[in-house]
This record gives sequence, C-alpha cells and structure tokens, in this order.
Amino acid sequence: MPKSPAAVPNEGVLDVLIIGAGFSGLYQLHELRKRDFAVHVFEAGAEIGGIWYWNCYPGARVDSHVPNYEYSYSQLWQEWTWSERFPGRDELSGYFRHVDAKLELSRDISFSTRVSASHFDADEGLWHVETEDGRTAVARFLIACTGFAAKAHIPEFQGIETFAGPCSHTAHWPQDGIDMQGRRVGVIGTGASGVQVIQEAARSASKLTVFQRTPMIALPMQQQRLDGAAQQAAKGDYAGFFSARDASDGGLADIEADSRSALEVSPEERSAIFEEKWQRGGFHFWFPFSDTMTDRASNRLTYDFWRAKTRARVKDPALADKLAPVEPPHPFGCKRPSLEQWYYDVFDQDNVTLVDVREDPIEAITATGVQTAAGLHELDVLVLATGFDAGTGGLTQIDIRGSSGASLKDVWADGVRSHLGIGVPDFPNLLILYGPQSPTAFWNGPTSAEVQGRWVVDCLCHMRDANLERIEATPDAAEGWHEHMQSIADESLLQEADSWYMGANIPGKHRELLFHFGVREYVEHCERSAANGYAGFSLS
Ligand code: N01
Repeated sequence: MPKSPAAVPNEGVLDVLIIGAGFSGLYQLHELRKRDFAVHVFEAGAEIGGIWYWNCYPGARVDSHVPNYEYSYSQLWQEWTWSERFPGRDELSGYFRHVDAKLELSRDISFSTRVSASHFDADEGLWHVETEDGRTAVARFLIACTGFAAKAHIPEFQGIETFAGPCSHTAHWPQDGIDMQGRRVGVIGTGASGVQVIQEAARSASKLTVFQRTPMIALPMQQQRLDGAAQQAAKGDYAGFFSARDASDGGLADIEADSRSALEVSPEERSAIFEEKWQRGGFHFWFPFSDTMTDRASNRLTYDFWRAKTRARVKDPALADKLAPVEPPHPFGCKRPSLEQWYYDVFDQDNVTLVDVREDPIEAITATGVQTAAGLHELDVLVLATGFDAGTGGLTQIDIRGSSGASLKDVWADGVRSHLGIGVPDFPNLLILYGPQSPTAFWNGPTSAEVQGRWVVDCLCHMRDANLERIEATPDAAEGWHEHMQSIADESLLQEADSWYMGANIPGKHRELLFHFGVREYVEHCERSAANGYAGFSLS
C-alpha cells in the first residue's frame, strides 16, 4: 500500500538528509536517529526498499542466499523467517515492512519525493536540497544512498515510442504488473534481470522472443524451500554468522574461494572443487579459486567447466553455441553472473526463440514489434532488460553542486574522483554509500550498508564530539584512490569485459573500473583512515 509523503522538514536545519530508503539509507536513518541526530530521508519510491520497490518485474528475486541478505539486528531476525533460500521480490517487500514496523522508520521518510538538485552553500556550510515537486530541505550533511542502479539504461532504439503494446524497462515495471499470459512477449537483454523475466515469460507467453547480444554466464541457483523450524534452530548461530559476514570478502558469510590457484591442484581435485561449489549453488561458483579473476588460465578452466555443464542442458547444438559458446564471450565472472533455475531449459521450448542481435541487429522498434535485419518479430509486450547507468548514473542524474558550484556530473565526466568512494573533493559534507569506487557491486548490499555505514556513523559522531563541522576528501587522496582503483583493474581480468563494472555498457561513458574489487582490503583502508584521524579527508 503506497504511503503518503511524511511532513517535509522545511523549517530548521537538519543534521543529516539522506537520499534513498534502501538498505543503506535505512541503516543510516536508524543509527543516526538513535544517536540523536536530526535526520530525514527523501525517497523517490512510494515505499521503503530502494531497488526492491522499483524492480517488481515477474521473477525478480535476490541472488544472495538466506540469511545473508538481511540486517544483522537481532530484533529483526528473531521474528522473521524466509520461505525460500533465494527470496522473491514480494517476500523482500514483506521483509522491509517488517523492518519498518520494528524500527519505526517511515515517520522520518518523505515518500514519492525525488531529489532533483542539491547545492552546497560554502558560506553557510549547508546543503540546500530540492525535490522534483518543488519541496526543499536544508542539512549540514548529505548522505547519498541512491544505490548502484538508480538510473535505468534505455538504449536509443529508433521508433521505441511507437510500440503499441505495453513496453517497460524492468526497473520501471508498473506496480500492478503487465499481463504476459497468452501474449507474444519480447525481451531485450540477457543480464540478471533478463534471465529472471525470461524464465517467467517462457511459462506464460504464447510466444517469447529473446534478443541476446552477449550470452549470460548464468550459474545454478539451487533454490530450496526453507523450513521455518530449521531456520529458527539455526538462529542460535546467527550472531557468529553476521560477524563472519562482516569479515568476508564479498559480504556473504559462507562463501570463500579456495585459497589455492586452480592451476596448482590436480585435474581430479580441481573438478571435485568445481563440482562441490556448483552443487552448493548461488555465488559459490563465481570465484571458485583465489586466482579466478586474475589468472587467465585459471579463469578459462572455470569457464570450460561452466560451459560443459551448461551445454549438457541444451539439446539443440546450434542453440548451445549461442548460449554457451566454445570460446568465452569475456573472461568468466568479469560480467556479473546471474543465477538461474530453468533458464537454459526454456530455449528448448517450442514457444521460445533466441535472436542473436550481433548477427541479426535490431534496426528499429515499430508499433507491432522489433524489426531486425532479418525481419519483423511481432510482439504484444516488449520488455527492456537493458540494465543501468550503474554506479555514477543515480548520483549524476541529480544536480549536485559542491563549494565551487561545479556539478558532480561535470566533475566526474572524465572519470570518478573520490576518497574511499565516500567523499569527493570540493563536495564538503557529502558522504556517498554503496557508490562508485567502493566495493558496491562486489559486496552484498546489507553487509555493505552496515560495514561501510558504520564508518560514516562513527565519523559523524567523531565530528560532533570534536566540534568539527566540515569533512572533505583531499584532492591528493582522491588522486591516490583513483590510481589504486586503476592498479586493481590492471591486476585483474575485469577490464577485458564490456561490463557495467567498467561503465562500458553506456555509450560514451568514461571507461574505468567503477567498483573496488576486494572488500577486505577496502575495509582495511577505511579502518586505517579512521584510526589516523580520517586520513585522506580534511576535517575542520
Ligand atoms: O542489466 P545488465 P541487468 N541492444 O547490464 C543488453 C543487479 N540485479 O538489469 O551484455 C541489445 O546486466 C546487454 O547486452 P550486453 C545485478 O547486479 C540483481 O540485467 O551489454 N542488448 C545485457 O544483456 C545485475 O548485474 C538482481 O551485450 C542490449 C542486458 O541488456 C545488475 O543489477 C536482479 C542493448 C543488460 O544487462 C544489472 O542487471 C537483477 C542494446 N542496445 C539485477 N543494451 C538480483 O540480485 C543493453 N543490452 C536477483
């Protein structure tokens, strides 16, 4: 049920204005409010949940297994059980309602409130925030919790506006749904969103046409129904589980790469390790060995195991060549794998057609379908699973201007500059969570919300205690962090894929590694900075 907007704090000056009511924004609200900061949240959606509010397309479900994808507060997990190992979107929405009921968050959130601009007044030392519908707020600190996928990417297909039937990007899906039953459905894109919607559409559509540009390297989800009693019993170990989650290298407590190289074990042992991770499902197979993402030969062995498993699922050899090619389309894992349940099986169904748009490009979208070089694919419904302007897009679509008056969009046009992904030179008192140059895409959302979020909460408390009013990343620290990001890219195979990790999915976007690969090392950098008086930031 959509909530009506809470009173907007037009009077007085807030300590903190938070943009976004997803995992990070809600954590900040709860923790800062507990410490008596005057905090308010502006949220574009009509309910809490961030990405989980918007992504209500059929099949949307989380790729992190229970109980990784939730807050570690015992008052929340003690009274919550999940029905599936990888919960679906509706259950996640229910979880957020539970969080809201327990922590009473909504009273400090303005819903349906999209921030359009935010300018720092250097004389006053205050952020002036404006919303699309003309409301305003003033705050000492601005915490941007917009997530990595707040700006959808819709390619400029000629004639897209002429399509006569329902046409939606997966992240703009109508809350009351789109009926696909018995209709001719087209899906453009085979990323994580595409895979999920394709699985569902194949069950309901009279005809499903999948437009694939790059094959997805999808891993077996190994979904399971969960038993409430067993989950309740496991809660005895939850405190330890969540500590391990904080210290893990991807924010998933029980996933760890084998510490050896794939090349230093015998072929038999390697196969056994691959198989064990495959059977465990989910992201266990993403980084099977310590060098999967850094050593080409190790990476290729992983791909070859995946390919053999996947091709065995597809009866038609020509289709198998399209879905799991002999040569990898890019190094394994360097584009974000998705998790699948029956994805590879649907292509053997009579009602499903795969169009390889590299061979048969999309020329236009017409009123009745998608026109490719080979002909018109007639459709009633068109799904755009074409991804996001990830990392930066959610921030730069807001007119954020720092003390010099320059916009974040302009400042980052030729590459992101930040320290630790949290602070930006010339943008005092702007703190960014789960954004570019943080681990973000390589970090489980709730874990990052808590670990990176704790750093920000501690920092604000430190500033208040020390009577400090202003924090700003130094240009030197930001240059150093930029070089550090480049060295991570150079040491890995990541930059060889045209992925959203590299900004390479958006025409004209500066190509660079957008996310810090290596969570533990990142957290060490954050801890060192804090231990040294927030080194890399100037505090005054
Ligand atoms: O987006 P994507 P997504 N013509 O960018 C294709 C998270 N997520 O929304 O690969 C034709 O991965 C594009 O092709 P190519 C998760 O982190 C999580 O699926 O660029 N095709 C690609 O196939 C995920 O990784 C969950 O060649 C075009 C697709 O569109 C991230 O969000 C669920 C095209 C875009 O895939 C983004 O996933 C869903 C064009 N002009 C999402 N332009 C869960 O946790 C783009 N494509 C469950």
